[in-house]
Amino acid sequence: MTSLSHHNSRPSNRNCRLAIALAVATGLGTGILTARQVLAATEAPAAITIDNFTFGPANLTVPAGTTVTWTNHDDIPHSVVATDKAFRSAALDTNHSYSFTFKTAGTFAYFCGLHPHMTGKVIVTP
Ligand SMILES: [Cu+2]
Repeated sequence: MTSLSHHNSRPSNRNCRLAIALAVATGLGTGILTARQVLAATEAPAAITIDNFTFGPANLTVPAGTTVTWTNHDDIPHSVVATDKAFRSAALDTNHSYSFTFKTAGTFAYFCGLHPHMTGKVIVTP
């Protein structure tokens, strides 16, 4: 085993599942897939938090038919825009949210229309 860098320095008190998933990912060489499976298996309605200019989790795997809700916890507006234009939210003020139902399988990359360096991905499984 080579050394793995530690990415879990960001506190996430309100998402124990993510912490567990990160621990799994850190412990296993092929852990990213495992972490995604953990997240997908434990959650029916899927939530993504926007906090500190970051989508969390940045990569979310859900089964087809899942409604994903993004909620902005920053003090400034953010938006959610699919790279392939499959969906696009209005600018979300603090504590406002946007939902989109993913009906087809695939990988959906998205970004913040106001801060395009903010990116995330929803992986939809059949
Ligand atoms: Cu933004």
